Amino acid sequence: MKQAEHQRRPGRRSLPILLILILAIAASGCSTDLPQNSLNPAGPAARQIDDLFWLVFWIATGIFVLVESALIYATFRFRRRRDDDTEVKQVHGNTRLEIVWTIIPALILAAVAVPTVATVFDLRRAPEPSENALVVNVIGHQWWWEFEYPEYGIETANEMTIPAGRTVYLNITSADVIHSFWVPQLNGKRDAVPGRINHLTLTADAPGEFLGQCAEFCGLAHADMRHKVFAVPEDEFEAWVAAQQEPAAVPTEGLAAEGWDTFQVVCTACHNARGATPTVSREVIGAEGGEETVFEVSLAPDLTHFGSRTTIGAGTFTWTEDHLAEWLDDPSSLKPMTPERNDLTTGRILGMPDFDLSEQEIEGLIALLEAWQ
Ligand code: HEC
Ligand SMILES: [Cu+2]
Repeated sequence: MKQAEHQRRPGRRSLPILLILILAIAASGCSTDLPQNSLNPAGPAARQIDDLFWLVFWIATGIFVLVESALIYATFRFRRRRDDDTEVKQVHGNTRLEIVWTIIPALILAAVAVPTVATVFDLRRAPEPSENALVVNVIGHQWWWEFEYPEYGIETANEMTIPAGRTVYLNITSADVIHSFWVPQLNGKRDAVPGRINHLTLTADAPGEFLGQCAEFCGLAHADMRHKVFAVPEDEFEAWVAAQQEPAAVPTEGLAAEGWDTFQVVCTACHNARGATPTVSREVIGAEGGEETVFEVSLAPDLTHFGSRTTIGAGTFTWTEDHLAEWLDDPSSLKPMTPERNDLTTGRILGMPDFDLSEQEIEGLIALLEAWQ
């Protein structure tokens, strides 16, 4: 007995500490300057969602306060008093009351449904031709994002550059399993479903950098399937497009030239460097309203201008020579992938293999990739 008491005591004392810890963790969710905070909208679509959230939140708060106040009032007002043994009035059902508390919630739900449905339809609206929307094809892969700009014949991976203030219309599909494209500050989520095309519009109010993440569990590296959206002024966007349209330059001397030799032997089975390597791709068909669209998708991220990007491994690591060296030395040690399941005959690639590259080869490849601005 004595022992049991002894054991219980520390447990009781740590309860307040546990409560404070839970509260602290919960309160950390209230921070407003986090990069993936959907309550910090940076574009009209995200703002519409945010407005709807607050409307429903305040209605729910009002109901919460009313119901809890009534409950607390009744608990105290009608509590059993000491030495009062009289039996309270027994009530079994009250038709009028029951009708009232069925109709009132039904009316509240109907009222909430009006702005909700309106927002859902509004967010699904395709842009008018007058909006001069930029079209980007978004293809989800295990575990990275491909971004094609059909208007300009360019392609990037994991980092999407858009003109600030202009509507961007996304055609979203998948090359393998279901993913979900989500940039919380710009819009809600949209599933990337193999065989289908879904749409989403993004408009950034002002230039800025916005973080996104795959929002549908898609296998081993799901948590490391991120992306960035860079919204830049229109003239900067034009300059970016022009730079991206340049083919990858083939170096003729120095370390980069050594890297180029390795690249042609080891890397071109999966990666494209437009203008410098033979294109490898496969067809993915997306259907929409009975109509089929064929997407020529890449097997691995396009590296044509990889030197101008800021991240490695689908937004997981910042672009530094050290990270790139680690990536080339043993990609799966940085980001868990399953390259042993790659199938080059079908083009289903599930990660970058370890090629046992020498230090010299890695240095050459880094120089090459750095030169591909
Ligand atoms: C068997 C196919 C395959 C080969 C061959 C291959 N890679 Fe990759 N590589 C991939 C895949 C798949 C990814 C995307 C991994 C992810 O982020 O999920 C990738 C990602 C990368 C990235 C990061 C790209 C980004 O946008 O984050 C770099 C850099 C890269 N590879 C360089 C190379 C180099 C250099 C070689 C040659 C030594 C090479 N790869 C050979 C499949 C391949
Ligand atoms: Cu995914």
